[in-house]
Amino acid sequence: GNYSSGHVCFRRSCSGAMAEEAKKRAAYAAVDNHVQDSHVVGVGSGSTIVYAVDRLAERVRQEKLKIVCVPTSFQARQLILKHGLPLSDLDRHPELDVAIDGADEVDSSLTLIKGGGGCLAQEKIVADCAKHFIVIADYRKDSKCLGQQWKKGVPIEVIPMAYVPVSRVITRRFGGETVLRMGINKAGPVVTDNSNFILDWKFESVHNWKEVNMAIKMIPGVVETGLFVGMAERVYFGMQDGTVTFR
Ligand code: ABF
Repeated sequence: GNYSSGHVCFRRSCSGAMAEEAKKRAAYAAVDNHVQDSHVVGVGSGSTIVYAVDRLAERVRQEKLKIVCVPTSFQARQLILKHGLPLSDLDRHPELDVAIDGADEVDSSLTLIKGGGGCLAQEKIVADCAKHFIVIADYRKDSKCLGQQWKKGVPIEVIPMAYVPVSRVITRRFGGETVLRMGINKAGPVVTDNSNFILDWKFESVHNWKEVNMAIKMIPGVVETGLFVGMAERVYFGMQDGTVTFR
């Protein structure tokens, strides 16, 4: 194990606690720097966003902040309801002031891989509706080029009847391999909030992600890719030493 702040912690639990602390700090920084009174806030999915919703609820209580929240998934909707935050949607608020969400990996030009949790389609829609798209992540997501840290590939949401032809086009054109994402108990494929399947494309080389994203989007049957190119305005990283940096 290693020693920190006077107590023995075994590497696993320490890095686990360290990562959670890092997520929390990034989430708090993003909410405090970008959410103001009367804002319409897009709420992402995953575990880091849980801290951001905690902070939103705390500020609503303490500062009587008046905001409405638009979810990016069933999970996000449950989070909003659980905290008693005002729930809205894109019908009523097609333009958001800010969207806050996590990521699986962030490269040096702020291109993101998202969708580890299977919510990439609604996440990208909400992010695109926001004036400011702010990403929150712990240090493990900070990368130089995609694939360096995140090894599960790019999630691609597909219409179920098309997952085989889409897989063939992707691997023929861009290499690597695609895997149909199965449920935990492997009983069957993961089904998204939009009743679609997810292909995880394990790419092998560095690509021009802007071009690849557009090419994959054009394949009939593809609903959305987990490549968020040129969308993130700022990414906050919680670091191992307890500080927060952003770029
Ligand atoms: C969502 O949550 C997804 O787009 C992304 O894959 C995931 C990140 O999860 P975590 O914050 O738990 O690392 O943002």
